[in-house]
Amino acid sequence: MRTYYEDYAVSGVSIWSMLAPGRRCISLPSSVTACTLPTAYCTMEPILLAFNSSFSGWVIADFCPRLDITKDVLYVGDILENNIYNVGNMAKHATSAVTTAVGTPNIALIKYWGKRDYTGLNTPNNSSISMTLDETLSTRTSLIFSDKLSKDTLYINGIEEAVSGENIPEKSAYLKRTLDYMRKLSGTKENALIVSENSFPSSAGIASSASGAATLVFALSNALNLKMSLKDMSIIARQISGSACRSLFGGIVKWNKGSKADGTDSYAEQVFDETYWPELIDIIAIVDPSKKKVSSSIGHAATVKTSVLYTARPKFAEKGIYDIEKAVKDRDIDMLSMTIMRDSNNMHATMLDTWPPIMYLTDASKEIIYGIHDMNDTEGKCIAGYTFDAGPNAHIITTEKYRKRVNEMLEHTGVVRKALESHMGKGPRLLREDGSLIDEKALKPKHAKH
Ligand code: 2P0
Repeated sequence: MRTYYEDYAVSGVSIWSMLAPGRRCISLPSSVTACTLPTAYCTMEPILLAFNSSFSGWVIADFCPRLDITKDVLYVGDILENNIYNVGNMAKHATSAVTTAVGTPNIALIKYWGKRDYTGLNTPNNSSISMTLDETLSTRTSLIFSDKLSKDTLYINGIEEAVSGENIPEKSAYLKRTLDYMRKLSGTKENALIVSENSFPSSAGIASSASGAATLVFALSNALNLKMSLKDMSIIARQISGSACRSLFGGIVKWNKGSKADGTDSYAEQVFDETYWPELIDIIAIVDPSKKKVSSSIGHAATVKTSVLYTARPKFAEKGIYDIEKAVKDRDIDMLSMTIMRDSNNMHATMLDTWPPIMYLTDASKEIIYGIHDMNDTEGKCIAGYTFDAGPNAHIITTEKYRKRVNEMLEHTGVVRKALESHMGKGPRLLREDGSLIDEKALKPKHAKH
């Protein structure tokens, strides 16, 4: 795979020669600045990139994280002679065939629990809504396609995971299915080396599969130059892990459950961007980082099959989404907190009502639940709310104003091993070459554990 800039810009050929057929060039008015550019014009479409004197390549790359600087070129304002320098400067950093993306988990405010399809579509019984986290917790994924690779290979946190053959985990099979599908769309037959690392414990109910699958699909789409919309990527990521579809977007994200049998109307979309409520925070109180005992996939099916209480859940969740959207719109922490706590409790009640029962909450989780209710009672309103995924670790949604108060309460419980804090994140983005996890010459991970 060659980069565009090597071919044209570094050699100093006029920027106009970059206007190859099929590439779109948009000219932006001079009122557009580096700050307004991303919201107005950040796009997955192939576009041509050049600069007027007020932009440097990296400024645009930083502000437009979804702009693939190795493929997409955007023309801003008048072309000056020194634009070639900027583009060439980027080319020095863009000669790698490795694509690296970073993405983040999301915390569901109204939860997804229960599928209507078990053939790997992961279409849910109810819509859900979440907050995408910032890079305090993140997954980094590098990948390369090459005819020198004899098979597809996947490393997660330094350890090789089988992606084909018999008895591979369901998630690995879904991942391989996604890889094959996207490879087919691109027309390449080359094998892939995929190296992924989480900055947080896997399978501990901190949405590592959501972060991993969303980042992978984002990286694959860019590596293969598929020019997909985030919505289409969300449909693909959903099929690796349902909740992953929400991590393709930043801010507050809704996953529409859809109704079609093929899942094409079950996708995620952004409801509020990450700048809408900058004071909103998620304090993640880790009480137990070990792997959960019942996987989400097994739990979804068991609850739908056996819980009597579950029949009331889809309707309850749909009302909850309406309330969350209103609470965020009004930046109302009282209403937001109460709504998320009730939804978390409702989901965990259906888990307990599953036969045999599923219990992700532990005594430590309950200490936090009691601590939050006591604190809210003392304040006379909800200043924070807890929500728990398929694990014992608490996500406490509050605002910066109450951070100190919440942290004091957490310390007082004596059960928290580690507390992390995240604002709303922007969704996945591409990283420059120096962020790669792959030794391109050796076609090996840089940090494999043996
Ligand atoms: C959620 N969880 O909405 C809910 C809340 C856990 C509790 O989505 O089988 O790993 O891969 O579609 O996405 C965890 O389930 O399940 C989950 P699969 P997933 O975030």
